[in-house]
Amino acid sequence: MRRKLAAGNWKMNGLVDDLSEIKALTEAHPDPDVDMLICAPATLIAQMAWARGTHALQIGGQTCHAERSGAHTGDISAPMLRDAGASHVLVGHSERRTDHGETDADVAGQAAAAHAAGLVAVICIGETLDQRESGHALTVITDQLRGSLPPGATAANTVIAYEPVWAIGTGKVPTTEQIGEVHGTLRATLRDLMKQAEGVRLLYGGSVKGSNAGEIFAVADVDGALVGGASLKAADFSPIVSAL
Ligand code: G2H
Repeated sequence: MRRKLAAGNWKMNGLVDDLSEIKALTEAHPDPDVDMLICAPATLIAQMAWARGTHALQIGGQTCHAERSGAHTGDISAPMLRDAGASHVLVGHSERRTDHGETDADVAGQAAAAHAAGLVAVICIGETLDQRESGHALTVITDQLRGSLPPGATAANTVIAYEPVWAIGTGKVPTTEQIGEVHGTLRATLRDLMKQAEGVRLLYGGSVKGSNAGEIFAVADVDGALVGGASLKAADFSPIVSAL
């Protein structure tokens, strides 16, 4: 049985004052029967870990370098995230792939570094609108999964997030049939790639809100969500947690 996961991605948002949202979120769900994760800007991870107190809220980074340390100005390593209080890290988010030219091979290296540091890697994949409209969505996401999953991936150290690029921050959401088709394909591909495929959690991401979470979570092989804009305020994220 896969435990459900409600994951927030604050992206490049959040100052110390916004930690009040963490307090509100943990108070709204004092003893959740699902996992809750907030992937925070690196500047807030340590203070967020303090703000959660004894709550089981998990905290993640939003990317990491493939190396443990070294001359990489401005980058952050997986051991640094762990040291700050993170247990998870997003890798390969489409905004990283687009803004920083990250390839599947880069993402696999980052995920391997996360695993080596004891972090859960949340590997993000998804097709563009052109790829969807030209009928290549399933090929694209299958290739991304194969290229981004490092050796050593297990059900415990890896989560896959399917985020169609055209649904991110746009308010557009695939149909439940489209989500089900992709998640079913991802599960089948994982069976080819690893022994623990049935235990790997598959998240859907892209314009998830309280109003659409219920129907998305009812789709087979959807084990939770990766939520951007609607994770910034506890009042918006809380209904998504409750819908799981
Ligand atoms: C996709 C998602 C979070 P949003 O990037 O990873 O963002 O929910 O704002 O579409």
